[in-house]
Amino acid sequence: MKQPRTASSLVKGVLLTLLLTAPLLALMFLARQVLGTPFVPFDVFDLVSRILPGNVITAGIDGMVGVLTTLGLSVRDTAKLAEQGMAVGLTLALAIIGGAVFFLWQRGEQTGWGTGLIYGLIVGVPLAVVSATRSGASLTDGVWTFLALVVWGLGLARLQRALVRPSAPESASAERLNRRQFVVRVGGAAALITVAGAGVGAALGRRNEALAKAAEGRRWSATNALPNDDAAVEAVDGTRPEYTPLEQYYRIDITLSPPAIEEADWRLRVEGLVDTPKEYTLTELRAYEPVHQFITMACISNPVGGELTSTTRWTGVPLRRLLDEWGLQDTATHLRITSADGFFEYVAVEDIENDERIMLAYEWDGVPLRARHGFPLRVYIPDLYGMKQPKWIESIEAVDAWAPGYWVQRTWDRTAQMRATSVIDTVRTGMMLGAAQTGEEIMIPIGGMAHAGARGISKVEVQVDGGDWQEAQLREPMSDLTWVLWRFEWPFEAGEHTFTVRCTDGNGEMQLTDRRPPHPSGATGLHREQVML
Ligand SMILES: Nc1nc2c(c(=O)[nH]1)N[C@H]1C(S)=C(S)[C@@H](COP(=O)(O)O)O[C@H]1N2
Ligand SMILES: [Mo]
Repeated sequence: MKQPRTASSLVKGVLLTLLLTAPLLALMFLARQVLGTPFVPFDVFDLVSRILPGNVITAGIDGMVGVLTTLGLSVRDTAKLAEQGMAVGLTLALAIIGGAVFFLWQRGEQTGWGTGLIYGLIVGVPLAVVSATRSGASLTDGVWTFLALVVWGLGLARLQRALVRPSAPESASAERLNRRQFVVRVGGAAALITVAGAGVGAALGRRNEALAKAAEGRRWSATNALPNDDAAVEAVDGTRPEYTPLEQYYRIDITLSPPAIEEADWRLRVEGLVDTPKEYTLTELRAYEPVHQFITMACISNPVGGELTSTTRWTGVPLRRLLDEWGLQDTATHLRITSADGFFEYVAVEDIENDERIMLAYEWDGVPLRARHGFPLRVYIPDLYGMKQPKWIESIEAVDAWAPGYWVQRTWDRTAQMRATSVIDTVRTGMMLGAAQTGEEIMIPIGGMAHAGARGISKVEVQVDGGDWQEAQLREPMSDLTWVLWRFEWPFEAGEHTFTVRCTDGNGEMQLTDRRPPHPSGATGLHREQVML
């Protein structure tokens, strides 16, 4: 009669492990929101995503983007949340396996506290190491995670003991009733703690966000007009905001929560092949004559027509100006820029010397960089995708050779030059309502964006239903580094229509029209909108 017993230990193991792990995770999440303590699921997920091979990670990201898009969700708004959900799901799955192993191991016998403690140690020590060794973590982080796992082990032992009672003098049915009551009570408490912990934690997160925004001060755009404010061509209603509100700015990075950096503790270290190694505080960097640049950034993972691209006004200091202070040695050919989250990339010294636009930036839209966007310092390198441009910079090391950066090591393009791309944001079909009966010709405005890194846009063309390509009007951009908004007036004809857009960059090169996915060098292909009119 071993079989049923094993099976029932397994079922109990799974159920009780969930009842224990879910509230424990909720409380840890709450503690994270209040105290900034580590949250095991995020630590484990970040570690896994760092050590998995590049193609596995890329397939994972593609899969997630695919699922979100299929569900009709905004990738820009939900990608991080989805990853965090996956982290919690992964942890619950691992915990269930751990619990099942425990209950199988201890089946039949009543488990003592000592066994629970030992189990907690076995699982807790490696996880504590993971928590303590992530970048920016301290020993206390490891201790916290360790304690949580000890509580988990003891909890398993307690639950196991409650279920495996020695044959009691009471009748079998009374005992079964007691057990049922126990499960119901524990289950109720677990559900309550989980919902309350996760709910309060999430609310605190929103409150922290609001406080951070309030402390941020007044944004440049709140009191200033955009440089192209009086441009002759106006954007069609329904086109994306030309200047992205910071809340809507896309976000892509390798960890589930941004490194928390205190300005007082932070220094930019300059080392390697320099005569004068340096350390800059943020105040010292701010003391240089600031430069402001309007810039459109994009992620190399952005599909054609995707949301992973945004525009704002950057403030900082040209890297070239700092270079002179370091006494760069003749052998130094590249700078290795390293970030607080373990991310890194290389920039050629020659490029910095030839391009004043390469900057170390500390402000977006006139306020300090937000934590998630790289506080306190990030770099800007024109014409390259975001994967080349570290946020949360901590050190710059002058070196004598190029080497592959974080995403290049993980199979992405070495140069990552931005592709030319154009997108239809809106076909103003609402325009024809009402006017339709009068018989006069109705013009339907169609609008969108085109961008080609730092190369500018010289032409945008629209094609309707496979007809001739017709030139759209270009709105003067905010700068040479931003996207260009365009508009096209199309004489309305009832029926189903397909609109296609293409652009030509400032060097006269047309965007690539063959459909290629983002990996490894950035998506190509034409954006289309199909509309029933
Ligand atoms: N330190 C660090 N810098 C980073 C990244 C990162 O993961 N870590 N991601 C890069 C990528 S892939 C992109 S697209 C941009 C995104 O910047 P944003 O999140 O501010 O939009 O940051 C880049 N810089
Ligand atoms: Mo990216």
